[in-house]
Amino acid sequence: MTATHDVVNPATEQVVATVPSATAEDTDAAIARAAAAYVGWRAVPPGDRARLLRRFAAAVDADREHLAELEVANAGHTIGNARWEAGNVRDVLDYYSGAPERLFGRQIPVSGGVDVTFKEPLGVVGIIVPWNFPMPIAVWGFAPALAAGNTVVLKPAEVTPLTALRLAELARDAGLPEDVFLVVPGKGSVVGQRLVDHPDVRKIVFTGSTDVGKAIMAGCAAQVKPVTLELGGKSANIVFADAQLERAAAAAPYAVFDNAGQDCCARSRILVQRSVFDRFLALLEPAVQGVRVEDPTRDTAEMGPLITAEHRAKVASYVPDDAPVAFRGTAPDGPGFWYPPTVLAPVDPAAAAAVDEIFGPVVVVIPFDDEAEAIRIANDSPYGLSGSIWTENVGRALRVARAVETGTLSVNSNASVRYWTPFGGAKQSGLGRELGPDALDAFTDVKNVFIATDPATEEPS
Ligand code: TAP
Repeated sequence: MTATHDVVNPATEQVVATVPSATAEDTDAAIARAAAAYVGWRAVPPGDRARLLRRFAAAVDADREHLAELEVANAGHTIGNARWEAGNVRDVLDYYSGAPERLFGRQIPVSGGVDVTFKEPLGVVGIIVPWNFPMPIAVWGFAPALAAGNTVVLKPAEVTPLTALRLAELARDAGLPEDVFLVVPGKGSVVGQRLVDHPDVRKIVFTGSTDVGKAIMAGCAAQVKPVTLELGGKSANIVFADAQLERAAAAAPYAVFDNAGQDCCARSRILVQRSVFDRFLALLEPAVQGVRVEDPTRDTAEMGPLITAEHRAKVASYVPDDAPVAFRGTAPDGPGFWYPPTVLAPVDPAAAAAVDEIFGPVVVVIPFDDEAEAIRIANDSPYGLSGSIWTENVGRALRVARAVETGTLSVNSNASVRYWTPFGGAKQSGLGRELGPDALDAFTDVKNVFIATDPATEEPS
């Protein structure tokens, strides 16, 4: 009998679907189909490949509300966020549909002939996605991979497969050739591991925890398989005394409690200059209490539940009875994996809550004395994904932005992701960059071809 997985709505604890769990043999079969489809897909003329991706984007656009509703039911995302996520899939497909006709090589001067480079696709790309942002994280991998002429086997997280399965249907409806984009739901230890181990998978894109990412990197090393890793984070939101404190405090809750804190870019450490520490906390308290934690199907919802009961228990373990809770927001009672926004302050930078990625709605607030100390605390982490700097001093903004060891930073803003700019982590937050113009390099190899035009003057090899 085929194994299955019950998909549970985290806001109601009701089963909303039952999905087959693929075996290693099923995964091998999908890889074989994607490898066979690669031969035809890479040969599709660039203009036609672009047109198919634009049609895929249009199919997603037409299905946006349905995709959003699926994500609310499967992942507990607020309907507002889920609509943005479905729109992000459309936008990223549209953006990379411009790529097939612009995958330029170079012509390099040589003697005795002509030297040109080609950006060649790699083959079958395996994409392994976590449960926190099932749609955006999938498309950041599959859109540039497909645009560059690769075929894709995508493994969604076992607990959140519904939107990925729907996207595969939309790709087929849009006319993408059979087996070019396959979604294989199942366990990471089975399907994900097979993608890593199978020699016909030529590249892995993994988003998830740093521990699993390290194991995947080691697995890829056995075959010198290229890998893009988007891993954990413990990002700092640095507030200097000269900042517009009202703006910084009003924005801070959404920079960490969005998606119930289940966000790799969550600014889960707020560092505040000591001279304005008390004033900042006084401004932060009403902002946190104003976060609307409620039924995620409501248009007014700003935060939904956590993904599972196990994850809620892990988050709660960082707030024991004697934790320095400064203040909290609210959360509904009754069914659902709810947890209120929680602010811990003051917190020793060495405390577990200040060091570990909690991946839930818990933020620590830490005082600092000067710029050097702020940079030291911000960098005192194995992670380096994102972060924010709040100051009215442009020189300081740039100095600190250059000194903080992360991949993606914002000044007087908490924005992390724009699909047309690069995104990714430093240190143990990742390897490689997604999105923006550079992502295509992660899905192509540079091939150099020399064509002799004058054998008499050809250079010796
Ligand atoms: P993980 O437990 O690492 O799982 C991520 C994915 O890897 C899931 O699909 C999982 O499958 C699969 N997997 C597990 N073991 C595997 C193995 N041995 N071989 C291949 N695949 C395997 O992470 P998570 O708990 O889902 O997600 C939370 C983490 O993701 C956080 O640390 C967060 O920071 C990180 N994250 C990072 C980013 C970026 S962009 N840096 C974005 C989002 C999330 P299952 O379905 O069986 O679990």
